[in-house]
Amino acid sequence: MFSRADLIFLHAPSVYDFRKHSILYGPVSDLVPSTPVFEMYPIGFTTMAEYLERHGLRVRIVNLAVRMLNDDSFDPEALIKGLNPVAFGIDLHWLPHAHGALAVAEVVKKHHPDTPIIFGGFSSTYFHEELIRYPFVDYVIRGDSAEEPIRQLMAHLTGAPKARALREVPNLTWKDRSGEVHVNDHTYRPETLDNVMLDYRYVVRAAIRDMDMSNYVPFKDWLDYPITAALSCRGCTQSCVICGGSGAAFKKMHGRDKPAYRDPDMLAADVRRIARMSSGPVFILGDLRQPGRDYAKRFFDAIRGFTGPVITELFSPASREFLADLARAMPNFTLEVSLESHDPVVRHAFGKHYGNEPMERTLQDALDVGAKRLDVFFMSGLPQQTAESVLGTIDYCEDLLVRFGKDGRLAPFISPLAPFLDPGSRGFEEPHLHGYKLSAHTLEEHRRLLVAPSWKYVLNYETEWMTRHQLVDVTYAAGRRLNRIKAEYGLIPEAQAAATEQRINWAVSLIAEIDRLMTSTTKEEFQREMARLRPEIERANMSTVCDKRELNLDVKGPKLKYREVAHMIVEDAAQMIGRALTAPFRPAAPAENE
Ligand code: B12
Ligand code: SF4
Repeated sequence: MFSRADLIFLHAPSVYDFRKHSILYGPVSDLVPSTPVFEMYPIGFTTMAEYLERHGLRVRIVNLAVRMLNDDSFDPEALIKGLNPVAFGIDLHWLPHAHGALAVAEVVKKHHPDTPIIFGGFSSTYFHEELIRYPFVDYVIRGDSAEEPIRQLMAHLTGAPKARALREVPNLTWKDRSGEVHVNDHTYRPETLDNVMLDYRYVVRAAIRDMDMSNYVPFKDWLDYPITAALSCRGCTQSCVICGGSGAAFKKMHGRDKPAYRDPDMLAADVRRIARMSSGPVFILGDLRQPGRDYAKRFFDAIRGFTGPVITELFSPASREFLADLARAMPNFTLEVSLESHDPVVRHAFGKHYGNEPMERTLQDALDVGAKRLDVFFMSGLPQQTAESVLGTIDYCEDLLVRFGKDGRLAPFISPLAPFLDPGSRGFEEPHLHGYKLSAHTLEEHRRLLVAPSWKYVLNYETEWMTRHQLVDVTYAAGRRLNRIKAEYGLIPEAQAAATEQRINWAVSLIAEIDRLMTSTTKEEFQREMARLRPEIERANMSTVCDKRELNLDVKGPKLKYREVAHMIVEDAAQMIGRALTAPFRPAAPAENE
């Protein structure tokens, strides 16, 4: 039983209800902490929740996806039915949630026909005019910064004094009572990232308050590996062809000409605050050199002496001097670089314009100055990239291991561009210029793709250089070879490599079996056969081309710092008692059941 929340954020699984579908998801999430259910909710849930609570509203997060993953008998519909907020917020941020987010909204509307449903996130922004026309969507907040627009909308919905009329809420797409759609101007676009707080203490506090951690964990195994993020910016200075978070995509969707940066002192304070609570690595998002050399210098000055594990990213080769400064400031650092391909022609077509030699020098320098690990990422499904080229990339990974991999600090990874080419990216907007052939353009088309029987048919693209069949085949072939190389060079234990190879083999034969069934069975037979294959499909669905634990850094000591958490409980209890003693009497609102 919970007191009534003003707003409840719901995070849906990619496909609803994935537990009832037989889908071979493939290696779509091998290199992120989530499973193919994409159970991670957007970081923006926490920045919005913190902002709204700061303004006196009560907010809850319910991660339906994690709850469904953790418990087969969990009934999301029953939970939704028992909730009773003023409004629901549902993220359609990542396009792979097109099926789940819409289905969850439909369930919410069924049980709460009079409760407003607010959508937001990048995909909601891109498809806002289509999205608002679904009968179960009432509002769409557009843009990369929804904290203030959703505060204004919530003020309207809760009848707060001086609340603005709907037509005055910035970035809002909405329907009036007659069903007419209104698109307010996109005027809220803060120039810095200083007005938000990415405060994981909000998450822990809210979990304690609701006596429920399960709704707040960002992904399934987070309590075992509490990786967190700190944000240096919104937007990007680069415009990689496939990326919906690129400068070009931000310009198109959010009207930004340049990224919004977080003050470097505030960023350092964010990292330190997170580390008081968790021993897990803090991923500092965004290349610290983007805002200019002075930014990184100020950040390094502010963070100097921090010994916790951090992950930083480079978008291009870096000077030895920069890397040495980085190492002095945060000695326990891991570096992530995405080379995309070994072939500079492919990399250039991708939108990154540097050769191998400067990046190899950067890798050597990073090792010399003491990087704890160097994760080097490659991708399949790129412009100008043939199947042979993808396999050439694996040869290059071996070269890198021969040259830089002696002490096991360099780890190469490869994954496909999947399931979707991002809307708003240059590749999606002008596919013909970059050699992409799209099989879906609208939200509804993507929603349908998501329930295709295997990832081969979920993909929303092919390229001039590879059909979907070739892309799938070469992705598995490349994964298999890289897995063996990693075992050979001692990066992963033999048993783990054997288990990964086993999953790749299962996946390859399932892909072939599904293809065969698609052409040789009736619809009913196909459904029956797919249901029969479900246990095998599930077995092959996790960590396909590599074991996602390969990405994890060693976390020493207790993962969450319970003394700090206990301190927060005491602080909160004291505040609650203080408020109870001083607050005027307010009649209780109907409670929520779970
Ligand atoms: C960090 C990051 C991640 C992190 C996760 C961070 C997280 N939990 O949010 C990791 C590495 C795990 C990740 C994974 C993935 N990512 Co990512 N990610 C990013 C990145 C680089 C930054 C996001 C960020 O920091 N945002 C800042 C926070 C504060 O804002 P926010 O979360 O966006 O939320 C704000 C708004 O979006 C909006 N909003 C969001 N949700 C909602 C909901 C409501 C109701 C409302 C009102 C508003 C709202 O308001 C929020 C507050 O202002 C962006 C690129 C970029 N430059 O933006 C890509 C990006 C968002 N990711 C993308 C993709 C494709 C993915 C993956 C699907 C990739 C994959 N196949 O594995 C997965 C999905 C993982 C999952 N859900 O389980 C695409 C999305 C394109 C699209 N339209 O679908 C982007 C744009 C670019 C890219 N290709 O990386 N990602
Ligand atoms: S892929 Fe390119 S455009 Fe996208 S966030 Fe990374 S560097 Fe920026």
